Amino acid sequence: HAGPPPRFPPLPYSSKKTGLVYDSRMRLHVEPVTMAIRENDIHPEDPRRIHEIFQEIQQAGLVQGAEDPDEESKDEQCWRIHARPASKAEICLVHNPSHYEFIKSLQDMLESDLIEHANQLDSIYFHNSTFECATLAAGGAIEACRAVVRGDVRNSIAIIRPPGHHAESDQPSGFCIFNNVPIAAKVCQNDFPEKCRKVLILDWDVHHGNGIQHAFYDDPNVLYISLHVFKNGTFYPNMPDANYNFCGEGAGIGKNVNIPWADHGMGDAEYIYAFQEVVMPIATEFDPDLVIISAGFDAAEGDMLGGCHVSPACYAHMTHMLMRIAGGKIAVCLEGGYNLRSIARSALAVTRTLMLQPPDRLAEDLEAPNELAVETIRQVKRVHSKYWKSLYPKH
Ligand code: 6DK
Ligand code: ZN
Repeated sequence: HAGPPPRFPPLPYSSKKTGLVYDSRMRLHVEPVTMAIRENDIHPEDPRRIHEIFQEIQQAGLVQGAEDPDEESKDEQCWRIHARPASKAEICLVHNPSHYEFIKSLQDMLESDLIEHANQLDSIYFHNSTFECATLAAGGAIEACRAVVRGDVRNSIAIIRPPGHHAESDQPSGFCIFNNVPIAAKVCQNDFPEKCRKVLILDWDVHHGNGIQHAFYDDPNVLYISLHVFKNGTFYPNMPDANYNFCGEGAGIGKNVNIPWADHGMGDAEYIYAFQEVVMPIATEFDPDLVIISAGFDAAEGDMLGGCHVSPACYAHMTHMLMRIAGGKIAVCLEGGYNLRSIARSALAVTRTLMLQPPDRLAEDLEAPNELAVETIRQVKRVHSKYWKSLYPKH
């Protein structure tokens, strides 16, 4: 005799796992000591960032074979995805061959020349291992995304460095060498044209991802949405085109959505408001085949560069909302984030959400979004209601 029917139909992805990329070789890229006086002054883009995040997820018991590599994977653990170096052909989907060759040439450079080259550029450092780490970061992002598109895993997280979203086609900048997320998006579109035509890149790093915006500015198949602090060219990357009126061009018009906070200090109320009013309506209407999060955790509470107050629970809720589109196909790729405790707690909350654990509740006293944020959202809706039906003013 059959028992009662199940209360809910089974989830389509119930048996699949969350994939996780981490490779300690990405810790080798470090700032050469430039001045003897900089004793305790460690560069914020520090190799401990990825280790701290991995360790947090491992200590929560969520990593397969973390203690014993032969140990069988448990249902409630992530599936390890191996990082491999991205190829020249993959990297050159986004970058000029001359940029690739320059980064490769760092491998055999003298320290004095490494420092000299870095000084000529913007907020960047170089090391003999920079090429190895940067190709692994791009390859890690690629494999995290490919596993999701193929359906080998339900979703994935790539704990990678150096970050990518400021890197332009012909130059590194802002701690970034190769632009990991656009490379992964283009590789997936090339390798799986049927399964992966439209990609949403959602960038919640506190800085604008100028390199991502420029890589897809006229591309109708990649929607870039970025939330970032924008203070009239006085907050990195200091470019005017991070403003809300830069919407894409040509066939890509409307497919670039900037949500520029006019000041620091934004928190859960403002980010949830932006998601409800703009991000989720546009993302749902775009109906992507794959979502990639450019996941910097430098808008987190406690970050010394961002000055914002996003809680781990809020990162979990934003992830949860994005899991409702693209059939749940979502890959989370690390960008910035500099407070080691904040980034570890935030990344763990995101990972738990990817593994279908319910997000923690937001603070009971979630206040109304502040006036500056309401004004930013009003402007974004005004500009983008031309392109997105879901934003048309209701009559
Ligand atoms: N430089 C990023 O988080 C990178 O977006 C941010 C780059 C900021 C550069 C300006 C800056 C400092 C600050 C303190 C000490 C040294 C240099 F790309 C990402 F990593 F994601 O604040
Ligand atoms: Zn950042």
